[in-house]
Amino acid sequence: MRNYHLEYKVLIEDLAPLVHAQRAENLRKKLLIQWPHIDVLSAFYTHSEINDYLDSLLERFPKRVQVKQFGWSYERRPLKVLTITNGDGRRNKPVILIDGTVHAREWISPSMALYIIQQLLDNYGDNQELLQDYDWVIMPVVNADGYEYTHTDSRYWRKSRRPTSNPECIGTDINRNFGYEWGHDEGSSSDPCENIYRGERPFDQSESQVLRDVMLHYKGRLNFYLSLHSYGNYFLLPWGYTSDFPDTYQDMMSVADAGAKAIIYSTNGIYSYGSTYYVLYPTSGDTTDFAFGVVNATVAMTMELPAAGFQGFDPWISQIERLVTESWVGVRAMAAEVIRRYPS
Ligand code: 0X9
Ligand code: ZN
Repeated sequence: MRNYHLEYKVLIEDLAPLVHAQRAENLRKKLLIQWPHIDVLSAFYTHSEINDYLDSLLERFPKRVQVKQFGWSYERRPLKVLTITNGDGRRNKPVILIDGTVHAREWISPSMALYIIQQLLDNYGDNQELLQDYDWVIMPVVNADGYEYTHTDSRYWRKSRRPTSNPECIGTDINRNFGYEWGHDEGSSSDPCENIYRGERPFDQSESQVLRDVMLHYKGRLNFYLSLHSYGNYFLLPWGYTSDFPDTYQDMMSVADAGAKAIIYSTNGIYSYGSTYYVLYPTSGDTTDFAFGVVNATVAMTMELPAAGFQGFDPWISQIERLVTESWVGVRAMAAEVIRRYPS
């Protein structure tokens, strides 16, 4: 830094002990939990714990949920998807599809997916209208191998865990590996050592294939696609790959607007929203552009949940409740707006 005359400031002298402290706290908290009745607010859960929890819902809500395995991760972890209905037996309702943990280190994302599940099942009384004419499909963990790795080895890992052509560098960014405008301009990297490495070919990662197949399974019914990430307080709309705006941009903006307003009224939390390309940075081959460009989702969005913890990606357990309750206000308002605008 000094050689290049760059100003710098050390914010954290040594991060490792802090990461270990968080890990120890999490393990301690989980000793208190009565499986499989997990408490989303009191710990972070691993991929296999989340899968067990999804399976347990089948027993608790046999008429209202389905658990489908759409495939496996590179390291052969089963990738599961939960469908939630109101149990009225009506088929082919429009769908709200939510995914989490495309990026391994963004731990509030799976917690948020689990919180949404609990709101729709355990707190059904307050949320019935959201399931009257719509089904919800939720995949809490897409990047299962990367997520597991953040629990066991490297807390700030982002990518998948499949080796690349470079023996020094592992992993592909699932959110640059999708087959719509894949590799377009500066929105991704061809260097396997980069965090936004796009892979050798579109969909050369099992996890992207599985999420693609989930999306395509609901093609024609997909009215709202929402990808949960962190961090930054953004509602990011298509496109990521180009500065052009989609024809229905204003309609999607109205949905984001409903979410942002609901959050600011309830907590004063501030979200910025607009096209990814403008609001954040160019991205190519991401899930949201694919959902909109290929699957024809009516509304497609990436939600960047708020930063927390030391690095933004690593909230303390004590911060989970504030983060997920605030975010639910936004997700619920956006879902309601989608349902209002696009009745079945
Ligand atoms: O860069 C990304 O992949 C996402 N941000 S993150 O900090 N979670 O890595 C943003 C992708 C947004 N893309 C679209 N909405 N198209
Ligand atoms: Zn992300």
